[in-house]
Amino acid sequence: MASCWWRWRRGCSWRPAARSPGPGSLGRAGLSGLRAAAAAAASRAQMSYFNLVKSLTSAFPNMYSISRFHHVTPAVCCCSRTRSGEKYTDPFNLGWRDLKGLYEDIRKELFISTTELKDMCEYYFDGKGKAFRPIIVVLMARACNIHHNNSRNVQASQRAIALIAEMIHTASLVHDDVIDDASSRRGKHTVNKIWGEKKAVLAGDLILSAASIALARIGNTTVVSILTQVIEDLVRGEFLQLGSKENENERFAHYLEKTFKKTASLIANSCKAVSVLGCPDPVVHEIAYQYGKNVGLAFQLIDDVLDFTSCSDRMGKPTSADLKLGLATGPVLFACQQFPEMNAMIMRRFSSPGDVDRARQYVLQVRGFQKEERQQQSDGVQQTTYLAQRYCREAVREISKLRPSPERDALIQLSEIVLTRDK
Ligand code: GRG
Repeated sequence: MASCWWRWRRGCSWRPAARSPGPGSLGRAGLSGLRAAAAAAASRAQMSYFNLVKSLTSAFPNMYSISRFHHVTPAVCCCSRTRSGEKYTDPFNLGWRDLKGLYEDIRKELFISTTELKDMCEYYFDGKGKAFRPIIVVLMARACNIHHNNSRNVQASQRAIALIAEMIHTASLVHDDVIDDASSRRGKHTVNKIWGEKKAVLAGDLILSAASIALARIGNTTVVSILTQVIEDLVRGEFLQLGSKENENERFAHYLEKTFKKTASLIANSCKAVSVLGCPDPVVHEIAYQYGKNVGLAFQLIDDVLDFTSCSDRMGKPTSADLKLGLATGPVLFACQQFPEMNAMIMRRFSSPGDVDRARQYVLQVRGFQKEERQQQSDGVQQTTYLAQRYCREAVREISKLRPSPERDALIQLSEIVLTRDK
């Protein structure tokens, strides 16, 4: 596991969306009530959309459009030094001390006697994932505990959040692979390819239900509501990904919202949950949330870059997958700023023959291409990386508000690893 980690190359206040009224209330309202409800929902949606864009860009005041994100000087890495003057801290070694037996413990949570379902549910708990979420969670737990009362222990409930975060993450991977009809993940066949889609959906459901039982067992309603918000966000994020926007700026805000919900919400809210369990101060809860949110956004932006720049052997899954799924991620959206002709391809979700290759060529330099065409490269990868760096810088700014500790330094270090990872 340690070697797996080190193969990584060194180198809003989000408000939950307003809940829609239950089906009964619409049924009783009649057509005018329906229109009023729709208008109210639209205004709420607009409001929450505004709040979201504001919160996702909070590190960069007055930036609401993609052009404001465009950076003109070369990107530099932001956070290569630890802050407390402690020895350079290895986040993995430090975090893993609290995670020994992680996968065995998750398997115990699954409580399944039926052989086939058991095999399916345990399939990804084999130590081949990066365990990025559990590592962040235990480091955050220790950093908050030390900040609060200099406690050197991780509570059992805080460690349970690390397991639950990995279980929610894994359930969402299983479902995601069904939706995308994916064939490989972590260098092996997906659950849906081995057992079929129907059984894969049920396996994902079962992992999620086991995570919910473990969460309920902690017995803290605040923590339950923090982590159930994640499940809503994951579903809404996946749903957002099915849609698209015509307007360039709306498209970028839509992309950031999807990125927050699909990836950053789990990290942000898991960090917040352990801070709530370890410390009563809401200021600390917000620091933990903001750190997780910003690192989570950066993590996904780099994931989107790696989909262009890494190879499938390294990633353990096919690359250019996003384009093939019709998705325009950061590198494409920035490239489109330089090459507006990409707009048509984005609008048709790269569905015409040759679109995927052409879009790839716009984003990346392709060797052996015609001389004049070689100029048709964008800085989409650099701009996306630079944006990830800014989110990481914001994460470091937040976590630096906690009292110095090796765990706090490891979280700073982790934000650099997020930027320089190659898988
Ligand atoms: C069942 C909770 C639930 C959700 C259904 C399908 C769906 C809604 C959401 C999909 C969310 C998803 C899979 C987002 C991708 C997040 C992401 C960056 C995955 C890759 O994470 P890594 O690199 O993977 O940490 P490893 O393999 O290392 O664990």
